Amino acid sequence: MISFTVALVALTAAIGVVAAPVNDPADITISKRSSPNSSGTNNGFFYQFWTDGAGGSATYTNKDAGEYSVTWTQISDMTSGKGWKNAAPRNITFTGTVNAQGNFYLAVYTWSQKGENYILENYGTYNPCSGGKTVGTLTSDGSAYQICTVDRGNNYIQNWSIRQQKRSSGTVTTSNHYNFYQSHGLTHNPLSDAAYQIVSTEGYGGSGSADIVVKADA
Ligand SMILES: *[C@@H]1O[C@H](CO)[C@@H](O)[C@H](O)[C@H]1NC(C)=O
Ligand SMILES: CC(=O)N[C@H]1CO[C@H](CO)[C@@H](O)[C@@H]1O
Ligand SMILES: CC(=O)N[C@H]1CO[C@H](CO)[C@@H](O)[C@@H]1O
Repeated sequence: MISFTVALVALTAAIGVVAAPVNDPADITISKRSSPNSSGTNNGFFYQFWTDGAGGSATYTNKDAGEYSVTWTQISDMTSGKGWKNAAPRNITFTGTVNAQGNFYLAVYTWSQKGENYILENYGTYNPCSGGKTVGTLTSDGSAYQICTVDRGNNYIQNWSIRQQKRSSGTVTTSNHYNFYQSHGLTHNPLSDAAYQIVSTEGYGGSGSADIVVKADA
């Protein structure tokens, strides 16, 4: 079992700044996740762990098969997760727990140079569609999802599906989302060039912990 830890608390203390949730969602840059601090293969799954290096501490641990755990304390921004290097229209089952103060995202996530996609299953205090453009509503896997796009600038667009019945365990029929995007004018298919597809835990501006087991039908 290998863990990765980043601790920036000492630096924060040295410059006399109280570790505070300084990170506004609008500050997230395009470079996010494009150069993960740690990524690779573990027990047949792709994994990814990244922080913006701007404060707080986080520890990510790869466990058996598709399981990982992560803890974060007064973090600026931290992303992590396990999944696959090749994105596909999988039915993805995740089982776990998230305990967090402040903001966090638990999502089926794809990243590409052209944009990122969150199928958001659970989240904290901030609904990212509140700063976005609503596309419509999809019903899938037992809940309505609010679909929106958020423009991060420089032609970098996020596509979001936000589950109304929040959960930390369940199955996501991802093709329902990808097909919905295609039929509602979101011209870019997340599967065409995604660098990876993971069940992502992201924390920012708060503290928390998560333990998630990922698997797929196909
Ligand atoms: C995924 O789920 C859908 C809907 O339940 C089902 O029709 C499809 O066969 C499943 N795909 C796989 C690969 O299991
Ligand atoms: C803790 C750490 O080194 N974080 C770095 C991870 O990579 C990003 C670039 O994507 C840097 O900005 C962080 O400082
Ligand atoms: C990740 C992703 O698919 N982003 C797309 C969201 O939708 C807009 C509008 O079609 C595209 O430009 C993005 O590339």
